[in-house]
Amino acid sequence: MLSRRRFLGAAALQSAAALGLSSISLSSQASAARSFNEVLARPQKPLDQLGRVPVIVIGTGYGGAVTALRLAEAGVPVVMLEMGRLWTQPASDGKVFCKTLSPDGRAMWFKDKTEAPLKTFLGLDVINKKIPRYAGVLDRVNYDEMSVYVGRGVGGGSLVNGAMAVTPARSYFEQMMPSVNADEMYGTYYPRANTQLGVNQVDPAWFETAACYRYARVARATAAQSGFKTVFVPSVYDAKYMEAELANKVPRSALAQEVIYGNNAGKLSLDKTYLADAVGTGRVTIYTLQEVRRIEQQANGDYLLTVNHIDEFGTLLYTSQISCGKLFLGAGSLGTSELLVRARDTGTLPKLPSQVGQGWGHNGNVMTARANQLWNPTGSLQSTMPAMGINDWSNPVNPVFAELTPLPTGFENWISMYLAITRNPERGHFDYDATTDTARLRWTRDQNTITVNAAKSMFDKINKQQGTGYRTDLFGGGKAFADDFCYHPLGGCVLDAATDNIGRVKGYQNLYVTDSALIPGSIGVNPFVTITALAERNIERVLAQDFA
Ligand code: FAE
Repeated sequence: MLSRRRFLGAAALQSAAALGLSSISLSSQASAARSFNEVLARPQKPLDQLGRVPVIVIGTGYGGAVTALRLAEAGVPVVMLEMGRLWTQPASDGKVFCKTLSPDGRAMWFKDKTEAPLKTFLGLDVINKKIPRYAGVLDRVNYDEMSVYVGRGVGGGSLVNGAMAVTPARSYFEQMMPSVNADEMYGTYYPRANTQLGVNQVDPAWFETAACYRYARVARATAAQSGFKTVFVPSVYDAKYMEAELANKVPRSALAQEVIYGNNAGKLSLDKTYLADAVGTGRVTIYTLQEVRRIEQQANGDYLLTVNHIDEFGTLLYTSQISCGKLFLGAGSLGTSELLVRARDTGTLPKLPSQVGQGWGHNGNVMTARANQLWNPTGSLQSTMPAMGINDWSNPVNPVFAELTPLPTGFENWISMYLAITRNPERGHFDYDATTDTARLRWTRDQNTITVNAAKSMFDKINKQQGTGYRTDLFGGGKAFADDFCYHPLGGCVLDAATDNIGRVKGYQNLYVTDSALIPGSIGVNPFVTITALAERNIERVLAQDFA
């Protein structure tokens, strides 16, 4: 049931967008409100007039949202700074997010053309479309030999991701994060994260007959014929809403090809869960379209941030400075690593350790696709929310967890797509590039060899058994494996390397990392439940030890 606090926070997030505010917090009259429309967001002082605040959280993704909520519940006022925009207000077409097959500026973060994971279809350049430059919701950050997809906006990656909410195998968690007490994670923090995120699962009986999951049933059958086991994948997409979509009782979202450019319904993104609760406390203010560029420490130990405020078309409106006593970085693996690498290498935080910027990995991500036999159609209606994966993680040589992902073209294409997660021990790092004032990811294509070989071992076996082959017309350059992009950036400020055991950055006091940058490059499944659970664990300890 919707709590009063969540109701108030969600209403403030709605009304702030309707009022065109770039700051979001609850109005003082909100507690007396009886209807959604009465809960008006309160215009806040512009950032440059705030002066000093006790706590700033940079970024509104999973790590940032958990941190802000738990601080606010403990009575601490929080300012959140987010470079993207708020995504709660419909545009002139009545939709918050644009359609996947007819994208506009809302699709991508300041690009002239969409840069979707699929480059071509039948080798034809029909996927990507020209769009106006705008503060759109999906960014593809292109480094020399790896591109990384991230979400931009209030809710970070939760706005664009596939909603797969997977808790890793305990044995692999213990292997990757041995200094984190697994009893506590699996007994307390994973359950807390799952509850607060609204994790649920499709009804297995419904799944067996639902037209929109024919693609998954076909992929399951072909996997089983080669001896591979499949499992249901939990999700933060509301399974009951999807059932109603299929029954034509509600507007379609997962069944209308929506996902990477945002879902107009059905998905429990963070603005509907953690962030609504956080704003609903009345102690959290989110400032949007504010990009933190520089962090320095003042003589009294406070942190001084330099922040660029842009409009939705990218025009720099003004640059402001704001200081805080405690600073939490939740800008994601790329954003947090860049902010700290820049601070260390330009000398604004010179005592940051050499481990900052190290230990980056892509969670062994690789996509691939197979062409099925003509008697195995995958269905013209496909849910964008994966519900099942092939679990071969216990394979001692080539462990693979491969989600059965859709290719929702709207017509029969006989394609089985997969997002494979593999165990790849290779790591990259970030270097500061003074000419562009950015951090460059150093990762070479050959570091993907282990990943591609592991996925190949699984899908070669399936293809051989089925008498089928790979689709080489989708990822550009005739490639069967998309090894040039990833969805799961992890690391850069790894726990117990760049930080202590609860995310305090080494070399400084009152400076914390809360997000995917803490995870050492691989977690074996889709990462946001782990990012959330780890942030829950860390903030509980930080509150007890540093706010007492
Ligand atoms: P994140 O959610 O990226 O949030 C960081 C926020 O900080 C963003 O809103 C940024 O705009 C903002 N930011 C960055 N730099 C600055 C700055 N300098 N100043 C102000 N703001 C800044 O961080 N994971 C799953 O578990 N399941 C899935 O099904 C899944 N599918 C995915 C599909 C796609 C297309 C993508 C892109 C990702 C997917 N992921 C999935 C990954 C998941 O979304 C990601 O691991 C988390 O969002 C990372 O959470 P963080 O809190 O680290």
